[in-house]
Amino acid sequence: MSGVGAPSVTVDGTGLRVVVVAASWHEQVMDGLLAGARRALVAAGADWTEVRVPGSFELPVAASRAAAGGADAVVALGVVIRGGTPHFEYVCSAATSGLTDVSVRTGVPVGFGVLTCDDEAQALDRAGLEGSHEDKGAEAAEAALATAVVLRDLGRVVHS
Ligand code: DLZ
Repeated sequence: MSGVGAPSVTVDGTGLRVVVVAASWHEQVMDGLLAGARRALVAAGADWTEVRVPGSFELPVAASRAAAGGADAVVALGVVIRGGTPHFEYVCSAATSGLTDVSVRTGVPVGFGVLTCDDEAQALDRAGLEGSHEDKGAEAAEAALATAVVLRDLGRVVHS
C-alpha cells in the first residue's frame, strides 16, 4: 500500500525561504496538494511563495530557477494520470529525473510531490482532501524543509 512506512516529520522551518512550484493539470487534486503543502509550511513557520506552471513537464525548469534565485528549499507539486497515450511515461520520467537533477545540481532540496497515478480516484486518495488516506502535498513540503535543515547543519559541521 502506498504510504506504508512514511516517517512522522516535525521540522522548525523558521527563517527558511521556500518556493512551491505547482502544475495546473487536474485541478481538484492540485487544490488538495497545495492546501496540504500550505498547512505544513505554516506549521513549520517557513516563508514561502507559490508559482504555477502549465504541466508537470514544466516543473523542473521552474524549480531550477527557484533554486538559482536563492530558495532554501523547493516543493514541486503535480498530478499525472495514466491515459491512453504514451505521454504518461514521458511526463513522469521528465518530471522525476528533471527534479532530481535540479536538487543534486544546485544543492537545494526539492520535495517531490508529483502524483503518478493510474486514475483520478488514486490521486484523490493521496491529495490530503477530506476522505483522502494520504496528504502528499504536506509530505513533500515536510521532506523539503527537513532536508534543508539537514543541509544547513551539515554545512556548519563541515566548515567548523
Ligand atoms: C500532455 C500532458 C498529459 C497528457 N497529461 C498530463 C498530466 O496528467 N499531468 C500534467 O501535469 N501534465 C500533463 N500533460 C502536460 C505536460 O506536463 C506539459 O505541460 C505539456 O506537454 C506541454 O509541455
